[in-house]
Amino acid sequence: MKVYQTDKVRNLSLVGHSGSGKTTLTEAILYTTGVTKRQGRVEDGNTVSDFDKEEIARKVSIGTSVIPVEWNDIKYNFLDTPGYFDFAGEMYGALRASEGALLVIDASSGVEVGTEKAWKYTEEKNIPRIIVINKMDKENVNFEKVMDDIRSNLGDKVLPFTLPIGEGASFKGIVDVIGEAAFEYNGKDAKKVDVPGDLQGEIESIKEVLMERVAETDEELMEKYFEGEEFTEEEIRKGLKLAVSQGDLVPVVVCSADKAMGVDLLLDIVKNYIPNPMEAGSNIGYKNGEEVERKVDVNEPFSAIVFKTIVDPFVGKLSIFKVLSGKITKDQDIYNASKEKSEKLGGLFVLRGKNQMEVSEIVAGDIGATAKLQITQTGDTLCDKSNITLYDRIEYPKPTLFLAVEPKAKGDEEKIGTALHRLTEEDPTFVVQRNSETKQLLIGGQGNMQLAVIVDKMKNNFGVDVNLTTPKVAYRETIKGTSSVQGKHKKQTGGAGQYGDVHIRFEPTEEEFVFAEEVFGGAVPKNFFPAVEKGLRESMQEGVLAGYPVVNVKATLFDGSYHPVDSNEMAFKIAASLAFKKGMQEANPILLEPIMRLEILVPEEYMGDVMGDMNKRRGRILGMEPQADGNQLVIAEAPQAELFEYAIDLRSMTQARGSFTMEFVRYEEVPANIAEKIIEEAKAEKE
Ligand SMILES: Nc1nc2c(ncn2[C@@H]2O[C@H](COP(=O)(O)OP(=O)(O)O)[C@@H](O)[C@H]2O)c(=O)[nH]1
Ligand SMILES: [Mg+2]
Repeated sequence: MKVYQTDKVRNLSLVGHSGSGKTTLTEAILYTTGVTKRQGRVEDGNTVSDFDKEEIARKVSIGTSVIPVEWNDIKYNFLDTPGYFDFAGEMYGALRASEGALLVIDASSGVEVGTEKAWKYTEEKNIPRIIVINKMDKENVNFEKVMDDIRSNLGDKVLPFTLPIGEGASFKGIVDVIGEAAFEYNGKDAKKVDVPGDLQGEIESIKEVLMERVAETDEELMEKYFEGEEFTEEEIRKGLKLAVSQGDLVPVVVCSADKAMGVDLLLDIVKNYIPNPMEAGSNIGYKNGEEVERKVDVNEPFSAIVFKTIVDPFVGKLSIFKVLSGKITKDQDIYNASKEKSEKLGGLFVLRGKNQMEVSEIVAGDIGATAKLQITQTGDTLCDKSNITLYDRIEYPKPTLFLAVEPKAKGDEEKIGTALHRLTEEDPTFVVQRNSETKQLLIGGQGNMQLAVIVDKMKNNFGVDVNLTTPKVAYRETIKGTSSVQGKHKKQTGGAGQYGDVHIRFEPTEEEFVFAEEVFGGAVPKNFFPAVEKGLRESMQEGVLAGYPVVNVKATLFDGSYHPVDSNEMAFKIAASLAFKKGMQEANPILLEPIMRLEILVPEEYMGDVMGDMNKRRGRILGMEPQADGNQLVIAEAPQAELFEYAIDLRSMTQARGSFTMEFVRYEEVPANIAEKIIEEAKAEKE
């Protein structure tokens, strides 16, 4: 592929609800621009974009893929993102590398949750958008109805730039509103036809509104507008482009990706109204802690951000980056400013799906890839060592669903570790944690599907088979009462004898553990105090109720006895542990469970369900705060044991419109009836 200069590049992410037709649209674009001779189909597993084994198996996109095409002297980098919520992080990364977004809507379903989420995110990041109403060929599609749905859900920034001629089975052409031209399609081939009379009125009323929008972009144009003067074509194009670039106007275009109808018009509208990387403005980075502005210009020092990493068992690690300033050539030395280390390029190429096309250089604003970087991860900044630039990292959603991983076959622990490490490199929204208390290896992500894909990749790409189970709760034990007991260890049956005798009082305390002594008259020699404390501390690892660590106990050694020969540290350690077991039993021992604080963000209409559900989880609502965007923030506390599936349950309760964060706040007593069950389970597990 030839090298394109910055102003000839357009970078766009395809975003929207899963199944709206994003991947099919990339196939239609590849076919329309002549890259492919025929369109692949998601159902047949032969699309350029969904090339990963797991994607083909599940018939959904899982990872972002880059689809570069050339059309009318413009290079378009389309980033096909997954719509499924578990893979939202992929959209965040892709949008960081884009100057615009194509928000794809299925005409037969209208605005869906995935549409709302993508709209909200692009609005927050002020990313220029074009709405693509896809599947116009589908039965029962009604363009007016979809437009009303879009206006009522997404607001009145949206305006049709193209109108359909016919709908469903009779969808045969498209009208270009601004150009006031109509085209009938035979597959991807368009033939110019007369504008249907019945659409004239609509075209005029849309153009009137568009002229207002043009006028609003510039005072001079506003004046010209009020004087009733016509705008020139150039003024219209410039005004509309400005309005789209500022996010004040969102063009709506219609198409059928399946039939490749309307793709040519879409590409032209992108070319005319989506800013090129230079027009989209410079990037602010840091150099030695100082802010530095980097223009998207080939003459600036080189800098790039890595927005996607692919870990392929055969090709190895691929790092996909967007050049934000300067340019990169294949034998250039690069520096990873995030890790503060130099890296060596492993070739320089443009990726199209899984295909690598060698290139000599990638200039500012364009997207490229390289292989086998050692330390570089998604979100890192690459730059020129002599002119350092560091950009803020891409913010990814935090994991909300955790499951424990166990090898199916004994001895696979190490293989699991390696595989998981590789997979965290590929997916920044996926984490691996080792819980030192429950001794479990946990994986965390956004949802079930993501973790299921991870398990399949471990098996298919790394040859290790695992089970996922609900994590164990790190319970604790403590005492509510006090006790005063004796622990005596006496073994004097020939050979080295052992004698240790302690009297210890146990009582609750705020601190983790307190050891005190009130021994009088040397009943227990001072030099054995550390052994007694050590014996107690070791015993606290395993409580008497269910074997969980004991906390908040004060132990006071106040009496005892010793034998001049047979007493030693070991004997007193054992005596202390005997006293501990008895002391705990007699001081009304209880189980403690971790309590989590949740902040749950939901649209008003789901509040009742969310609060009712929280009560069923032994939770309590601490407060509710209305949010600027109309959502409600519910603050609650609930036992961790009741929350392992919360990510999944909240998604189904709120149709994936709810989100939450969760953090540990404290330990609290487990209700007796539940404690009983936990104790029984622990006993059963021990036997
Ligand atoms: N009738 C019709 N079906 C389509 C069209 N575009 C996509 N589809 C179908 O919609 C389903 C989801 O498409 P896909 O491209 O995977 O959606 P994505 O999840 O947004 O990438 C597939 O079964 C496609 O064949 C279209 O224009 N018309
Ligand atoms: Mg897809």
